[in-house]
Amino acid sequence: MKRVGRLAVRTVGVWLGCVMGGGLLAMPSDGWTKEMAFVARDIENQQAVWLPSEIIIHRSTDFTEPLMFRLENPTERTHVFESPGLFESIEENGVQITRPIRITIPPEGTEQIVIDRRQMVNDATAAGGETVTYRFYCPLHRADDDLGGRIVVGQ
Ligand SMILES: [Cu+2]
Repeated sequence: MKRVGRLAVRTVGVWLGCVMGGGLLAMPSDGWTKEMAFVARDIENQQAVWLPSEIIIHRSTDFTEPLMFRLENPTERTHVFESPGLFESIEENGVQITRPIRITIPPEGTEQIVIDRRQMVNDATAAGGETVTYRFYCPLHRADDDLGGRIVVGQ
């Protein structure tokens, strides 16, 4: 949660900068960030999944705001949220860096991460008009044949 606190401060700072630069005084009505929630669920055979199993992100609207994932683990086991190809943006020693998304969430824990949208934009651009799909799952508890959930980035 420390991480999130710092990021929130940064976001406000950037936003205030924009407000002063643009001479606007109105507050945006629906906040500054787009947050998507995922919840860990234990299923049969000691396996676990992240729900919802599919999330659609629209390039035209969702890329206009910072994108955050909230990862909730209401279960009694530790789970990991891994999504190959997606990166989170974090601040480390005052420097903004990105790293692959592989987040460990303890029992009854919640984590918030900021998604590195530049990577998504690059992937979407490379795909032209096609959609881009990223998978996500818990690497500790997924079945061998389970591809996991899908994040689909469309137009
Ligand atoms: Cu797990």
